[in-house]
Amino acid sequence: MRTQVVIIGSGPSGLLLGQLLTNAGIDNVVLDRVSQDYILGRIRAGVLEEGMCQLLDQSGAGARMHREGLPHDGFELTFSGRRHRIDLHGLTGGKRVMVYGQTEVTKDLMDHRAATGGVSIYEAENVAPHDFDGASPYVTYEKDGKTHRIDCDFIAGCDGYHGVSRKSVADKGLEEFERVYPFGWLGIVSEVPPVSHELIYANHERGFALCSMRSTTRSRYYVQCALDDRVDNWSDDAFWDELRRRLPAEAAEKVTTGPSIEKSIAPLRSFVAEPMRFGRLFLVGDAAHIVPPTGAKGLNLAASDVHYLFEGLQEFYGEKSNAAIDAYSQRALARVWKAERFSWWMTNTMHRFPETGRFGQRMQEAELDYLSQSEAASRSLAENYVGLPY
Ligand code: FAS
Ligand code: PHB
Repeated sequence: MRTQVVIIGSGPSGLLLGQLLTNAGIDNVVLDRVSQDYILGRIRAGVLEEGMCQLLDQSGAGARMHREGLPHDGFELTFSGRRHRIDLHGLTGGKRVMVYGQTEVTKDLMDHRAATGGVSIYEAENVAPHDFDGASPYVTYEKDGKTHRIDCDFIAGCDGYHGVSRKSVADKGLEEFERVYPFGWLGIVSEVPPVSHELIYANHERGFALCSMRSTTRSRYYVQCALDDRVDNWSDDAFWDELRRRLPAEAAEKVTTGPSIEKSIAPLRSFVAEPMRFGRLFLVGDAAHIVPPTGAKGLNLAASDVHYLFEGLQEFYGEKSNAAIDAYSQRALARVWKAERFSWWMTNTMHRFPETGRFGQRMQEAELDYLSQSEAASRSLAENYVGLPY
């Protein structure tokens, strides 16, 4: 088989890139090692920046997001028993975020790809990129007991943190930067109405908590937990009790509890791999960087990577110029590092670390108190949360 771009990974970055390329008449094939159902069974991000929403519209798969997504103009911070609303809309000259689950984004992109004739190969084993140092790269994979080869012009490594793409360049000058946090997030999904119409990020001496949602009838909650904690240590009742302990009383009283339909623990890390381009192979999304989900940036950084890479490939095939693909890594990393900083700052401000102690708790509360009273500080938080410009 031959195509112009092979995309390794059928998560949001692979599917979004694939659809933009298809719409531009650039031939591409998406490969994934698991099934579509497996991908759609993963519960992940919930907050989309306007840039992500615009790319979803540009791809042609944005209709259901506008029908079912929840536009949010602000969110609340709780600390020292207080609630403070960050007015995203007012502080950023009218910007907002969209609450719409990554699972739905992925489903919309999968459905649109199928409807527009995109070629996707699932349960492809041992996918491997080859000869991307030259002008004739190719990808091999195994399926139905046979080894297959796809010759191409470019390979987009959209295969996430555990994928093969970054591993394939480990000895080609890759530089990694990482911080692993000494705690995780225990998250649940429950078919109960959310405690508030907006998200609540809670700083508490017992640990961080987050009240989010997937719709007006389906809630997504998280509590910070120990790194070695286990899901089966937490009954639903134990989760609800701990969540309520970490919220101000008036919010805690309004929490509607119910059975969990999903319960999992996610580790938290900050991670960046540089550069994001190796000849004809590009690293995109989680394949190149990870952020702690505190700032809701992971999925949204994948979107800006896709935007930069799509611009580069469109220019290469349209104007026969390499300029934009040559600039991909530097442009993407400039935005990645600013989102890494914001996510690191928000994680340090909202979570209980082993070394936080009583003084550290007071420092966090003082920072949040300053934020609540300073328009300048709130505006800085707001412009990072809605997403810095591409
Ligand atoms: P993905 O990891 O989504 O997709 C990669 C795809 O590549 C997968 O389908 C995988 O099967 C495939 N793949 C991997 N190796 C392969 C190989 N060798 N061959 C072929 N295919 C291969 N972000 C937020 O903003 N908010 C959150 O709350 C949040 N929660 C998260 C919870 C968890 C547990 C995780 C892991 C991530 C979370 N994220 C969150 C971040 C997440 O949303 C990512 O940013 C987003 O999935 C990035 O999308 P992709 O880059 O497409 O990578
Ligand atoms: C979610 O709804 O899963 C979510 C929302 C905001 C975050 C992290 C996760 O910062």
